[in-house]
Amino acid sequence: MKTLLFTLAFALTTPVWAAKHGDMHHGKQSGHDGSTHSFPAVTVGSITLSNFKARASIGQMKNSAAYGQIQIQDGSDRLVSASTPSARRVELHEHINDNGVMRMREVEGGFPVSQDKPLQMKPGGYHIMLIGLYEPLAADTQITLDLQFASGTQTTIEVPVVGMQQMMHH
Ligand SMILES: [Cu+2]
Repeated sequence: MKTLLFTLAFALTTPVWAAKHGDMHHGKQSGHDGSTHSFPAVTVGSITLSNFKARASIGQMKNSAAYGQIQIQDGSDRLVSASTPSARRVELHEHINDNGVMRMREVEGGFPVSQDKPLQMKPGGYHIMLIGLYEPLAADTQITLDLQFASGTQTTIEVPVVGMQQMMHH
């Protein structure tokens, strides 16, 4: 019964979202040069975040993921947690090949980053899993993402949402 109510609520809000998304899509077509969904590199202390993006959600799916690169100038650190006002829960995931079946699982202790080994989060690998989206993630919008490192470094960034196709081309 709970599921039914949830679906119903979604159906009621969909036309509003669809109309809004339509407008944005139209606006984007006039000047599509990639600049609207680029992420300016952010440096916090010795940590640099670059090329962050979140994948637009598909249909009624309540989950999506965010990706990006993190470099550290000296020493090492760990990305230990993340959160966003756009989703109920955020987990740090990796993809594993389990006897030929690709699965996702939470990485305990978070993602390591060191001077020698930048952290690469990308489709099919490490990713920031957005679970229980409050609204569909539409391309050409942004989400706020809060990142917490083991060292105590914390930063809040605006991550562009990109469609599946732009995801592939970057
Ligand atoms: Cu995942």
